[in-house]
Amino acid sequence: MRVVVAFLWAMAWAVWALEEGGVGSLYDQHFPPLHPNCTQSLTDLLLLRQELQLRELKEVEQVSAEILKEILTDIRSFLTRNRTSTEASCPSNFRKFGETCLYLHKDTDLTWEGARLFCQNLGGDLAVFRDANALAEALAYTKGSGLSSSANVWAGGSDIAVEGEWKWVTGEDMPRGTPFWGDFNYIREPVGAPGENCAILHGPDGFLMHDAPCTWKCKPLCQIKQIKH
Ligand SMILES: [Ca+2]
Repeated sequence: MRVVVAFLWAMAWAVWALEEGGVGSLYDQHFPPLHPNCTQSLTDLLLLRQELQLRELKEVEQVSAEILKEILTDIRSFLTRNRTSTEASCPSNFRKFGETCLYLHKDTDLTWEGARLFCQNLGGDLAVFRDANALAEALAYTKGSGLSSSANVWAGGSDIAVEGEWKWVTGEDMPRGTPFWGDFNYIREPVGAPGENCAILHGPDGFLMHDAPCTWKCKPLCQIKQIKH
């Protein structure tokens, strides 16, 4: 009987010791507290899992952003190289106008054929004006060059091949009427008949086009294509 009582006392003391500071505190150190309510514990676990998933998503997002940044850098450098390679400019002495380059050589007076040769030696030809904008740019450039208002400038057009069929040196038909051609004695040019087969920008008429003998000595207005780099 004494042995049984001693054993029961020993068991009771052991249980009390464990509850006070043994296994219970070790559990608390390594596991989240268990709620008496099972629903609350399940909620905690779901929140913990959601937090881990969000952390993983954030890491993936960071890697994606770095990859995207590298791709954008590559695209930007490609576009920069491409833009540089298609930049165009004009040779020295020439002035850039839109897609073309013009050069008025004020120091020399040549026949129409001589003026063509002069411009061809520079890599171009006498200037042509396919539309009103091109003509306006050429007139502004010529008038702004300080040239005398009595001077004449050769343009790249003639009716040398067939009388009355005015062609640019490129072989294209020249435009007729306003605003390209000026007036002579109140009659719209070209009216010169067989004796006047080459086109000039006529200073006394605001440098509008007139027909003139190709043997006149005028200043070359040269045109050259832009240089692509
Ligand atoms: Ca003619």
